[in-house]
Amino acid sequence: MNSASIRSNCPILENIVMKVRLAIFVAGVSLAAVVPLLAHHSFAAEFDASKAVRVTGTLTKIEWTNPHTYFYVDVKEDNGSVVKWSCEAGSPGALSRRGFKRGDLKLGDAIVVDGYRAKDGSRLIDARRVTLPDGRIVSGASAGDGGPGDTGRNP
Ligand SMILES: [Cu+2]
Repeated sequence: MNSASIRSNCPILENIVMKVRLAIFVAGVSLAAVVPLLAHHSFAAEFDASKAVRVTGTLTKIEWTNPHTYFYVDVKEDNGSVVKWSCEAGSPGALSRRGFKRGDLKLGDAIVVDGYRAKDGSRLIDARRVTLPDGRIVSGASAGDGGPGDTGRNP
C-alpha cells in the first residue's frame, strides 16, 4: 500500500487502512512516518464508550497539536502515589472556539476531565468535558468523531 492510496477518498480503502493501522499498532511497530496521515480517527477506533471516567488532578503538560490537543494530568491516589493520565481532545482551533485557549490553563492548575478510557486499557482518555480552573466547563471532544454526545458540529 503506497501513500497515494492512503490519501484516497474511497471508504472501503480507508477501512482497510484502519485495520492495517490497528494490526501494526498491536504489533508494536513504530508508525512515525505514517501517523500524520492516519492520526485522525473515530471515537470508537480508540475509546470505549462504556468506560466513563473522571480524572481530577494537576495539569503537568499540554501539547497544542493537530489534529488533537493532548494534555497530561497527575492524579494523587488515596495511598499517596501519583498516577499519570493522558487526555486526548479536539484540535487547538476547535478548543479555542469553545473558550479553551492557550493561556486559560497553566501547568500546575487543578482540572477535572470527564471522558472515556482507551480500549487498550492504558491511562489514556478521550476528554469529552473539561472543567477549567475558573469553573468554566468546556467540551474537549473532537467534533464529528461519533463519540458520546457528538453532534457533528464544531464547536
Ligand atoms: Cu483523530
